[in-house]
Amino acid sequence: MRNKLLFTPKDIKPSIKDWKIVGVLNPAAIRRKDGKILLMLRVAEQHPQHGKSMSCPIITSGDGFKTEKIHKTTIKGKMDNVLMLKDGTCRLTTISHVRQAILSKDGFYIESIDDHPTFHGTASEGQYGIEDPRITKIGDKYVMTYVAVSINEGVSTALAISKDLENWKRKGIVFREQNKDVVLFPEKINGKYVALHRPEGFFEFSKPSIWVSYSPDLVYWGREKSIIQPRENSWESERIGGGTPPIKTKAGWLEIYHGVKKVRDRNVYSAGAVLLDKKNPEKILARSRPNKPLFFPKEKFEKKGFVSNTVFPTGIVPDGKDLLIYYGAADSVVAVKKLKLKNILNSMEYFRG
Ligand code: MAN
Repeated sequence: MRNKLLFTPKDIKPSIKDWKIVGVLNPAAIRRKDGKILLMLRVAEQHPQHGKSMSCPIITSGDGFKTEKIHKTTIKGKMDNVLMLKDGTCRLTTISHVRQAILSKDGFYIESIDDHPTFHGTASEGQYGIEDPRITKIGDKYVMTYVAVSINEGVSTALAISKDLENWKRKGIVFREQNKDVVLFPEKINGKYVALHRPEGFFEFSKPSIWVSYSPDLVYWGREKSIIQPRENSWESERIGGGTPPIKTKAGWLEIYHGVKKVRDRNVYSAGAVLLDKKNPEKILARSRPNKPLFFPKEKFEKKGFVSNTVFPTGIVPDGKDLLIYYGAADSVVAVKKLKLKNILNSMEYFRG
């Protein structure tokens, strides 16, 4: 396995002078026609903070923004970048957009990075920012899903389509709040587009799990079902969510996902693998063992950061017999791991019948 730290906040120019880059994380990854690898990095920024209130930017029409001042006396609690207010609503202390970077064909060297937001929230979509993009090539189209955060639509997932990875046509929200970790399969199965996603609700009979959903047109989704659940006493006991878009292998669809466990009340995010039947993605053929994630926070940059002890895979690019996995570490930096497909398949536990 080869592992490399690729991007840190220092590599990113703030989109507005004086703003602070808090993290560069959770990238989409796709190989371009010329063989180079394109990443869409999530960049989380903070407006300058002064005095007794927090300034939370909101995108307004055009490229503008205004700041909402949240007075400290109205804040009930804070978790990472989320402010819980006494009136029961919440705000984010950071705002995210997407920045494009180009890597060498082997996926380990940075060739360029945009010095301005490549894709960002608008007044009508993601006014509190856009997060965690994932890109899947379906036929001759590139399809990007991303979390769009806004005052009325909360934390929803939206979708955009491009033919050239430059001009994106926004299709609006496809999975309403609260729903994240949407990854699309690269081809239709039984005549339908297929997505994995992770809805959440207030009445939790069980812990947040990975669902499947089907669509005739990428916009309207249905026939939803929870197919992969967290497992007690494991690296994925608290919650799980889709990670990278599924990859087709001879053995089935390979999905690299994330799972969370609690250690002394603190979350630890690890990565695991699951293999789904080629014709029936609801059928689980194999999965990382409960005591053995595919990888977990080990390096210093994975253990310490804005959200410590986090590896969060979101991009995958086949490279011969290997897979390049791009992930956010500690919600602060972006890194890559090169793993042998054979080793991933051999590390899983296979189920009968
Ligand atoms: C979680 C984290 C944050 C993100 C918010 C809103 O708290 O994933 O990074 O900003 O959700 O999506």
